[in-house]
Amino acid sequence: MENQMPREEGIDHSLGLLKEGYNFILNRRQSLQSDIFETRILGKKAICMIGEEAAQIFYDPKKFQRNGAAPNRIVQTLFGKNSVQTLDDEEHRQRKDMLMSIMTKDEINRLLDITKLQWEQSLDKWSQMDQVVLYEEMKELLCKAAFKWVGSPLHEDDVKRMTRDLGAMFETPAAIGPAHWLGRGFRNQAEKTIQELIQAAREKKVQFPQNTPLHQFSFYQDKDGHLLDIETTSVEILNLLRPIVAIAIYINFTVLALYQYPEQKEKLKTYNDYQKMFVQEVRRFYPFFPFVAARVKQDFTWNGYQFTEGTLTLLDLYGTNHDPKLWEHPNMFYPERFAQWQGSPFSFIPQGGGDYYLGHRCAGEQITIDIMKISIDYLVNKMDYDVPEQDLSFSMEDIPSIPQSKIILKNVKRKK
Ligand code: HEM
Ligand code: MYR
Repeated sequence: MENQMPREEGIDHSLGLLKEGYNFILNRRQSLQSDIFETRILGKKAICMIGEEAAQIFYDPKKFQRNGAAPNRIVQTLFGKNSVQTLDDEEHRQRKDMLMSIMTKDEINRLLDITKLQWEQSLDKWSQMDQVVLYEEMKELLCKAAFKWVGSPLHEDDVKRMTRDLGAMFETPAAIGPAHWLGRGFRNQAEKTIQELIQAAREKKVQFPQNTPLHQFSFYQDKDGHLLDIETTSVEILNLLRPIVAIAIYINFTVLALYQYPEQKEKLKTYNDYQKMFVQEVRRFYPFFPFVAARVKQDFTWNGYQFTEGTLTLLDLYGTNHDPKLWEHPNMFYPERFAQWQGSPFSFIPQGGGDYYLGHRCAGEQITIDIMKISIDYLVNKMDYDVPEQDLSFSMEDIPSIPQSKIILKNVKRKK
């Protein structure tokens, strides 16, 4: 039995997607009264879906592929050409193995120690400043930590430029006009910088420490013993550097949550296992990565709906994390809800769903959680600060969404 999928009329809704941002899919779910519907994006038929069951089929590699799915503007800014995000099957598995090979306990701990050290230095610096624009400062802090971790600590003169380049890669994918084009330029520049490092390593002009991602990726061999080309290797190093800087957005939302729900601060000080639930709730509640895109790999029918080979399909991550079928009072900030959460890989998907090795789930989810925890420890237990009057609102239309004021802090002091 085939059913007609609920459909939005009109020739094209790509502009609506850029304008309505995080609410594009949710708005249509509301008006069409369906968790799955058809619309038109980039001049062609596209499917949008929300929810746990939808996520389960979206992450079935027999049903969906990534090759040819990401719009060019995303590849030119966020992902990079030929990146792991655009691969399928064996090619994806091999590339993902390379990325996951450095996500060991030791390497993650090394990054966390580096990040703590950066926090210490930043706290000293901020204590001397009249006011701190947290978003900008966090990006710099994380950029320095990320470069140290991959094996090539930044010279002080390069910090601002690299922070700008890496920031632009996640700030401009959905921007319209010059901001987007600047973002493309900044990616090209950053790729060149990283390519030079890889080239120098391969020519033995520099030696990065054995365990670091720069060394590991520069000399990583596929199953036929071939090295990855320098361009693609630099894209994958940037797939580590860029998202570490992007954690600044979650840390901004963390500070916002601490400010708007002051009782949370006390709970974080008092209860041992509260930190994990709080981090999960920040990642569930606030908008960040809006949706992921794939194409139907081969024709199939699901719940009576026909999926035709090649159709662009978007899975709403934000919408799934706010699905009332999965989350009671989804628009309430309530970390305790995670005490009951069963841990399904498809219901809570701020960084994608499914399996880390076999699918496209975020390679850096653990790193993100751990860096957020370290940062919460600093924000709650190691420092005092004031939040002066400012515009703390954030827009559901901007992708990514960042509080308007970028969070201004005053009187930053170490706790005695
Ligand atoms: C993939 C979100 C941090 C590395 C993804 C995906 C999402 C995501 C939604 C796509 C999942 C899919 O395609 O199905 C985030 C968010 C982060 C974050 C919101 C917070 C800042 C990180 C970090 C790293 C990282 C810290 C590495 C250090 C990657 C990589 C992929 C990925 C390599 C591609 C995986 C693949 O295609 O197989 N991330 N991520 N991410 N992320 Fe993250
Ligand atoms: C990362 O840098 O990988 C982590 C965070 C990036 C968030 C970027 C938000 C813009 C995404 C645009 C939509 C992509 C859909 C295919």
